[in-house]
Amino acid sequence: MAWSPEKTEVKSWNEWDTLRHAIVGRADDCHIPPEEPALDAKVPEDSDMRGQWGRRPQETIDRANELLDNFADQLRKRGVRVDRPVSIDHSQPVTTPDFHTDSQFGCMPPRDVLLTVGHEMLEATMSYRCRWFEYLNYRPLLKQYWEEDPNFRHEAAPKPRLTDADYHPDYLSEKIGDAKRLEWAAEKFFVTTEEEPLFDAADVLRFGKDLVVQHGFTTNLKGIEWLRRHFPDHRVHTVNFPGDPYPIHIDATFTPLRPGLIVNNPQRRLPEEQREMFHKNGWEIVDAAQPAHNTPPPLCYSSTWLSMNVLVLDPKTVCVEKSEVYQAEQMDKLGMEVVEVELRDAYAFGGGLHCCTADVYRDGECEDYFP
Ligand code: ABU
Repeated sequence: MAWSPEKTEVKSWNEWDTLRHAIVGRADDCHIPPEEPALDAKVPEDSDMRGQWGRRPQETIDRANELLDNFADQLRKRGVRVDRPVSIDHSQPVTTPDFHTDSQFGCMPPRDVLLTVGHEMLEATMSYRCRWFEYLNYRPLLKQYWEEDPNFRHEAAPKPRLTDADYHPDYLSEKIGDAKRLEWAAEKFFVTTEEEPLFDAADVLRFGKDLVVQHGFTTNLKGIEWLRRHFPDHRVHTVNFPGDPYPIHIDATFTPLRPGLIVNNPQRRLPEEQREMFHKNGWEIVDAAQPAHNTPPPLCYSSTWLSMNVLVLDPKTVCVEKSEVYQAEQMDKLGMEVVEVELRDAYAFGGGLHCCTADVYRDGECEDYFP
């Protein structure tokens, strides 16, 4: 049956079918969390964020919210239904029997927390202590979907304990250096251990019957095995990108645009032996264009490769950040209509256009693209 804006239905099997309903994050009350093992390992050694924590300056929150509100309106004007999370108080500390941290993170970006696979939305375990309660920002929406859509499955992965046993202490020195980090990434030695299943939703890409999951800082092998057992009708593939010294989240590294076409970060190429399933099935993997910026904006966790963190609206249309002119030019050459969206001043709150959204409904069914 065709999608109707009057009726809530959760369904999304891939990253590119026509988007009808999405969640867009908010910058409200976003905090730079205090030091903790997994977060520290991700903050680049030369970053202006080292040693800082506390509520982000109000003017930056207001500016990020202005951009996120505008993006939500742009999507609505194109016929997409957009919902927004309800912020909890992120200044509250988190204490469990296993750990304590003095503040939380925010309700940006939803893509890290919520994984939509078919009629299910799954809350990820997360691996940062400051993000342990982040799912609460989305609970009012998930409650609404559950009440309005009888086929919606609201699932939550087991909450991890996040004791010190979850983290390799080797990563906790400030000055490891990129050469060492790259060596460790190539050996698949990441900050998180195999103590218990850990994954962030943004490490997963959906290709119909196949889920492609990045093993890195935020997702461990037990997390991937947990996903495999949780989705028994899917094939779950583990991938690595050894060129990334800070490997979290696959969506600034490997970006499917439509069946048969993926853009790959040229500094984080998928190793040859992991390309087989794509090549055998006629998929093309092209290098992404260079970012337009040499550095991320101030107080930003992410790399300049948010340039390729695009949101595909349908197999011919893609939202690209307005200042990312090289990425937009490449999308145009690849036959995509480009929708420019201004978002760079919100990057610091957790990412780009893909990060700041989560799918609720896309057209299409679960296809097998790699038979
Ligand atoms: N959340 C995407 C960030 C990835 C990166 O920093 O490149």
